[in-house]
Amino acid sequence: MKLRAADLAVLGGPPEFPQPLYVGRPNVGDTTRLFTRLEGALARNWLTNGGPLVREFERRVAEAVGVRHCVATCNGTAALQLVARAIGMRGEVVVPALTFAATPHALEWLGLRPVFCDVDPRTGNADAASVAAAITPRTSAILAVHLWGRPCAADELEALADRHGLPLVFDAAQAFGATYLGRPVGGFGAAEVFSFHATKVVNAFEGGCVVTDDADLAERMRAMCNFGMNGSREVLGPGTNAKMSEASAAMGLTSLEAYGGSVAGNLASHRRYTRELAGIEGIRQLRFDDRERNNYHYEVIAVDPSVGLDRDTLAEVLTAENVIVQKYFSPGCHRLPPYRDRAQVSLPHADALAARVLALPTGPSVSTEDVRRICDLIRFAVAHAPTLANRAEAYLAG
Ligand code: T4K
Repeated sequence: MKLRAADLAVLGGPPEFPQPLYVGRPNVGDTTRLFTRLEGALARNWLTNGGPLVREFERRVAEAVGVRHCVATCNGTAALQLVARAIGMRGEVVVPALTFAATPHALEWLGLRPVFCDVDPRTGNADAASVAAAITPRTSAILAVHLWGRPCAADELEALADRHGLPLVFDAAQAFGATYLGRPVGGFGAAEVFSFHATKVVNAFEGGCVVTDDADLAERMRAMCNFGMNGSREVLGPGTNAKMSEASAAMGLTSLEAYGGSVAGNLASHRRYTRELAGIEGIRQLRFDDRERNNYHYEVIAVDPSVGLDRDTLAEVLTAENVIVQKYFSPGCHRLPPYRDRAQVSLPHADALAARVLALPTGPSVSTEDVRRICDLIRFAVAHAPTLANRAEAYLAG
């Protein structure tokens, strides 16, 4: 327990935690089941190219999110590119500025032009008004994001996309298992994309997928994912290699089985964060809508610098204590190369949030007692803001 400011690790004291705590450590599940699956794949001598584990994983994911088709891929970025090509995106695509770099990069890499829209200052998600403001005659599609696993206003975006005759795709990389208006994320728009990266609530080592109810789109993606070849090995058009391997599917299936336990742990952490953070001046916790199902995987706060402590200083303080926080997502993507060199309207809400947000440790290896101690550190840092601010000034002065 810290008694004086000098006890903070950033000021020379010992770190609060001997081992680092992270945002989203892998949700592995039952390793015996994982090894059995891996042994099965090795015994079959069938390691990739739509093997039985990949097909089972696709079935399970489609069932879990209530869609007809799931095309598994080697990662979420490849899944974004697959759906962008298959749906015929060209020219400009509207994307929210506050997201992981993968969202616009996936488009840019294909020669498309991400056009950034601002976000709702309370949720960080793109709403219909911010998307509408970014639509031009060159817009070919909208790629919205369920940021931090909190679903965006998908119904309003669907209505907007319909009015403009534009395909709407959701980057749901962070939102597996969530619902919006009681409907599972995965079934909105023309298609949705999940990531199963090691740090996600369901992990496949590396992995991703596109889910859709559109059979033609699914068939095109299935071919494009495998060098453009259909099931009879005829090349139908250009394709890539975005296939998921059997090893990844083995992990994905095992992690999926552990999903309930993982979310229960995240929810316990979330409740403790809610209780402990309440009343800390200048710290706003980003809410989940508790009427919906959520994965509670990203615990995000916004730090109001008017309390004398800015987000970057708090991040430095916590990191020194072995609380490995993440500035998800800072800066906004419109400020990243190459996008920052392009003419861009001002995006004040995205900028304001990007300067303030911080993701705190969650996941299977974080206990509620860890959460209490993390919040004590945050409270302590806020209480000692002037000392920490002076330290930063002294450091900058050399
Ligand atoms: N769209 C959105 C909205 C996304 O958030 C993402 C990915 C994508 C698209 C693209 O999906 P993928 O192509 O990745 O499938 C991490 C993840 O690498 C990335 O998947 C994720 N979003 C992003 C939000 O976070 P980094 O570079 O910030 O962190 P990373 O991977 O170095 O590690 C983060 C944390 O996890 C640390 O806290 C350390 C810990 N860790 C990491 C790994 C890899 C572990 O404990 N074990 C591990 O195996 O990107």
